[in-house]
Amino acid sequence: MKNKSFLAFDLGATSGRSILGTLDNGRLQMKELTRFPNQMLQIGDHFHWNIYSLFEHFKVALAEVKKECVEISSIGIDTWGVDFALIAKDGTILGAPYAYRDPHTDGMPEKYFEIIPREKVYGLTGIQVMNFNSLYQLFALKQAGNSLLEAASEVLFMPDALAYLLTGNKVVEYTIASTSQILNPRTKQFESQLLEAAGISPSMLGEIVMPGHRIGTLTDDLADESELGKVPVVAVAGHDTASAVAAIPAENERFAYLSSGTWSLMGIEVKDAIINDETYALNFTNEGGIEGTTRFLKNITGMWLLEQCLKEWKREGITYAYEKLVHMAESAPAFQSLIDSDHASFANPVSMTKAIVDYCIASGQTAPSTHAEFVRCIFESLSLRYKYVLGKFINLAPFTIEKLHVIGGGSKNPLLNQWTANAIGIPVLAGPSEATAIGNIMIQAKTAGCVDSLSEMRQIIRESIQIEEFLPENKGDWEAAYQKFLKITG
Ligand code: LRH
Repeated sequence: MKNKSFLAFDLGATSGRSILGTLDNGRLQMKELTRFPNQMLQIGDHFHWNIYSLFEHFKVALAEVKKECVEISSIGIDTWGVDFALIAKDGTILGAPYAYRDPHTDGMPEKYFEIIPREKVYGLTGIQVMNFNSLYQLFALKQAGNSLLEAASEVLFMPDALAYLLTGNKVVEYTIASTSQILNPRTKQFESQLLEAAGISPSMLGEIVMPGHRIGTLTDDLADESELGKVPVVAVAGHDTASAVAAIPAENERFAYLSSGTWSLMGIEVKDAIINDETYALNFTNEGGIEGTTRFLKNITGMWLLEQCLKEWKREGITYAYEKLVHMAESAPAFQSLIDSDHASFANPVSMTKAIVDYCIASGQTAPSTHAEFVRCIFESLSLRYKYVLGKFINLAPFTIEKLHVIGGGSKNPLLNQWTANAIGIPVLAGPSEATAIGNIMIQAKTAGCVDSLSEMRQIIRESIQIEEFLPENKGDWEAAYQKFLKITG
C-alpha cells in the first residue's frame, strides 16, 4: 500500500505538539514538527486556556508541514479532558475557556447533589466525581450568573473547539464528551436531566459523533495561508487518554495500563461500563474508548507534583535534565517521606514544595529538604499509590491482569518503571512514550482505510516501537513501605 502521512495535534495541560506520522509498509514513523507551551492563563482570580494562542501555534505547525513537502491525508486533534469553549449563536467563541484547575468549581459537586443525589449522578454516568468535570463547571458558571454562559448557545469541548477553528464545523466527539459526566455510557447519549438540573439547556450540546468522523476540511483562509489546500480534519479519540489507550501495544486483553503524564490514568479496557456499589465507593470511572471499548479507570495525580516543583526550582534559577532527576532520586534515602498524591492540598497549591512539606509534617514524617529528597518522595509515593489502585482493578477485572503497560511521557523514566514493578509485583512494559500522538495518528490511519481494527493498530505499534520490560525485584522492602504508606494515607 502507498504510504500515507497524517498530522496530529496533541495537547496536554502543560504543553502541546504537532507530530507528522507516516505509515509506510505497515510501519509507523513519527516526526515532531513543533512543540509549544500550554500554560494556564491567570486573569484576576481565574485560570483560563488561551485558545487563540493555541490556534496560532496550529498555524505555525501547518507552515512546518508545508516545509516538509509531504502531502498529509488528514489532521486530528486530541486534548486533555473536561474543559470546553462557549459558542454564541453567531458562531463566536466567547472569551477564553476556563481551565479545570480554576477554583470556581470547589464545592460545586456537593451543591449539585442537593438537586440530584450523588449516587444517581454516578449511576447514570459511571464517571468519577471530580469537581472539575464539565457538569460541575457548567453548574458553577450558571450559579455565578456568568454572562458568557448566558450569551452562549453551544458548548464545544476543547478538541472540538479547536477543530471548529480549523474547519468552521462544530461536532461533539464521543470520547471527549464521555469525560463530562453528562454522558450515559450505556446509551452513549447525553442525559438531559443532568443538564436541566444544572440550569443548562440540553440543546447546548450537539449530536455526538464517533472517532473516525470527518469533521470537515481546513477553512479557505487556512488552506490558502498554509498552502496545504483543503486538508480533511477528522475526529480522532479527542480525549488524549482515549488516544493513548488506543496506542497500547498489547497482545491480548489481560493487561492494565497506566497513561503517565501530568495525570496518571490507571485502568483496564472492558467491553461494557462497570457501575456498581464498589465502583461508586472507589470513585472509578467509565470513559469512552474506540471501537465500543470502555476505559474503566482511575485518575491519579501524576507528574503534576514534579512539574510544579520543577517550576518553583526554575524560578530559583535551577533547571534539571530528566536523567539528572532520576539520578537524584536514587541518591536520596529510601521511604523517608511518603505522600498521598491525590490529597486535595496538591490540586493547585501556591507552592508544591510547601504543600509536600506540610503534608509530611502533619503526618508525623521527616519532610524532604533537598531537591533529591522531594523527587524521591514523589516517585516512591506514586509507585505505592499505583499498587493501591491496581489492587482494586485486580479485584474488579473480569480477567487476570498479567502486566501493566506504562505509556506516555512518564514511561521514559526507568527508575519509576522499576519502582512501580517492585511495588506492584507484576511486569511493567514501558512505551510508547508518545502514546497520545500515536493513537491520534493511528485512528486517522484507520479512517483513511490503512488499518482495519484496533488490534491491527496495536500490532503495527508493537512492530514500530521499542518496548522495555521491567520485572519486579526487592519485593520485601516495597511490601514494608506499602504498609507504612497505607498507615500514612489512611
Ligand atoms: C489527562 C486528562 C485526564 C483528565 C484530565 C482533565 O490529560 O485528559 O484524562 O481527567 O486530563
